[in-house]
Amino acid sequence: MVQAVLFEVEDNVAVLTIKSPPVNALSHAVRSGIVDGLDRALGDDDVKAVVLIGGGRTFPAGADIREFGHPVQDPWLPEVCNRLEMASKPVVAAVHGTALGGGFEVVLAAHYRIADKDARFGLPEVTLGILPGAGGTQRAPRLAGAKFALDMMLTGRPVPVTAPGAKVFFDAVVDGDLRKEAVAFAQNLISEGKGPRRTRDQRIGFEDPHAYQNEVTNRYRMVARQQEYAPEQIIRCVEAAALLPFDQGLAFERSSFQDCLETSQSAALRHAFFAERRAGKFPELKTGQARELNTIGVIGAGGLAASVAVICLQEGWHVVAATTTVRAAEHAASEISKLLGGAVMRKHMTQTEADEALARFTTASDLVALSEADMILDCTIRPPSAKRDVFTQLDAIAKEGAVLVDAGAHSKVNLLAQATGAPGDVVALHLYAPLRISKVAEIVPGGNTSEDTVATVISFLRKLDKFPVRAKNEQIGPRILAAYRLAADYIVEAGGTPYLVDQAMRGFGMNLGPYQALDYEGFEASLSAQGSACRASHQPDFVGRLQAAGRNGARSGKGFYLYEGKPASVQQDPEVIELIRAYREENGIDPRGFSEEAIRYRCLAAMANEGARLLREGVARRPSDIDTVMIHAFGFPRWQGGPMKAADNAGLLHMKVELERFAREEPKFWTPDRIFDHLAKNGKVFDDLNTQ
Ligand code: 3H9
Repeated sequence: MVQAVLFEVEDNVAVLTIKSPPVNALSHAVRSGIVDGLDRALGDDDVKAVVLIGGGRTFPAGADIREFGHPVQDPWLPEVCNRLEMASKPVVAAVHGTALGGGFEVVLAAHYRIADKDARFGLPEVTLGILPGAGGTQRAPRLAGAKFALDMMLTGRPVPVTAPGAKVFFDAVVDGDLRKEAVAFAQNLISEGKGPRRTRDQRIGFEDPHAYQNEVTNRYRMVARQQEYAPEQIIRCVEAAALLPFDQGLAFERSSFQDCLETSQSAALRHAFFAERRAGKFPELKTGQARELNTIGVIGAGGLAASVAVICLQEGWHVVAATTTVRAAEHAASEISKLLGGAVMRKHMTQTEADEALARFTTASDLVALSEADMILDCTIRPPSAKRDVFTQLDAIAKEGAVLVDAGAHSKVNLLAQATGAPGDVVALHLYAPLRISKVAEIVPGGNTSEDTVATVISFLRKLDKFPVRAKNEQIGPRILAAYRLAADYIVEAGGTPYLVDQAMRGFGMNLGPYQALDYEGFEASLSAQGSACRASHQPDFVGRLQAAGRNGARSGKGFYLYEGKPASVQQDPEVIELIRAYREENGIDPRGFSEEAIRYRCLAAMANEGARLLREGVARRPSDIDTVMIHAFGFPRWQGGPMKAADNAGLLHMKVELERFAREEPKFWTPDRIFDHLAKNGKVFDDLNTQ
């Protein structure tokens, strides 16, 4: 059996190298290996100091998340950290890659710490609905104070070791052979007679108790309205660190960790973590080779084209933006330079970086300018026949091996592929706005798309920090969104108010309710994009009434809400209620009431049912892919795990029965997909379909 921790002695220094690829997660084997290595080092009179280092690409990136939810196998991580800290010989942690979560807690428990200059560290447990449970909430504030420690724990963001506040954690940041430097550092400790320096005994972070408590109080205030459970528990632990003796603080942390771990929020967030990684496992990656990308071509003068050009420039690629008229080319150039200017203003890039980006950018009023591009993204929305013409032109212009991507919605990728002599190079891609923030994109390969083309698009997306999700023939996101909106419309048509629907869905954790979102998108844009994505025999038409009354969304000053004053204050409007009341009256609808819970249930059931249809039609590969899209494209709360995970939690048999009940009102839309029956009958849930 391969050892998870390698033990070697080098000039009186025991070097414990963790070897558990890919990220050296602190599994049972790794934890046992560390403890065994430590015991061996402590029992060997020739060993005077210990170095703990990660093999491969990183120091441990955390506890092994796959072990959560199973019985704990000793030694548990808090125990490992305590053993390291209480060791009688100095222990040096040598950090490279990403020391995260439990990995960073091991670092904090070591007596001395050195890091490679490119290393990053952090406590991202909050993103999994838990808190640092191996002493992190007690040790980090002892060294860094409440502000830095809480920043790390509440944002979960990794921090570069060279960042201003990071010095308190590291004795040295090195550029070169980390292992050699760490052994030399340990030998120095030996020759200077330095013994263990235990973090539990440090109080630098508590030097200003007033500032510490103020920070804690502020953070309580900041999370007071959040629905997530873990953030408040983190603050409680950090508060306890300053109030309780160390061991009691650890006990407090341990019980809070256990509370968090048992929540459905944590289960959902862990599901989301693995869903994001599973989504990227495309069969094409087994043999497909990503092609090199230096120059990206972008077609179009609209918002999508400009955003694509800018994020590509920000990644360092050369970008050629091509349109078909001089005016459009000028417009595209001006939009792109405006976006770069905005990025500088918002400090997403420096002025120098923006200038360099502009130097890599060219614009043209003829597609011929795309002849040197390695990948060309057509970001226009036009009828299929016009798109076909563009792809025929590109076939003549593009260099051999260039990947041709249709990035405009509603494409027919096979039709476009047929228009070229290299159908293997053609693929469709669905990007979500706002492009800088949304972390997901759907890849729709055609029947002939080559493995290399898929691999190239995946590597392109990974560089842009987006999770790739595979879809077949059409996109996943718009279908689920349309089902959600239609369910909401049925509720409003039957008697609910849009304001109550929005409130209910915000209560579910959505950033915006469906009608607020519709207001911000604008009725025209959103209704034309929605089309008839969902199967239903009847579409409520009260939005049409609102439009007829001069309401078109936030930009027009009024939609479902009123946007008055500067900055606009958003208000509910009795006129909307009246317009909807009149609509119901004309259609002979006798209004009835809905509770917020009933609203949430219907909206969720509609999304899950549409998801089931997408699975059966083969559009989506797995339920968890649908969850990833909805979380990152439409603000579905991550801590609910996505609509398919939330449906599992709500109970599929119950949901099927409820869908059948709703189907009496609108059978085509609500009738539960056969998958519900199949899963419920076999005692299974959607999660059982989440195969690799
Ligand atoms: C914790 O530490 C709790 C403690 O406080 C207390 C305990 C008592 N466990 O993301 P990638 C897998 S909570 C198990 O594609 P990258 C991942 O699933 C933990 N597996 O690579 C994937 O597997 P596969 C706190 C893990 O280079 C493979 O590794 N730590 C873990 O894009 C590659 O991952 C975190 O939350 C894990 N901890 O990014 C950090 N981490 O190949 C979580 C990764 O089968 N990890 N895997 O699909 C990350 O943020 C990223 O993985 C990392 C690398 C930045 C490290």
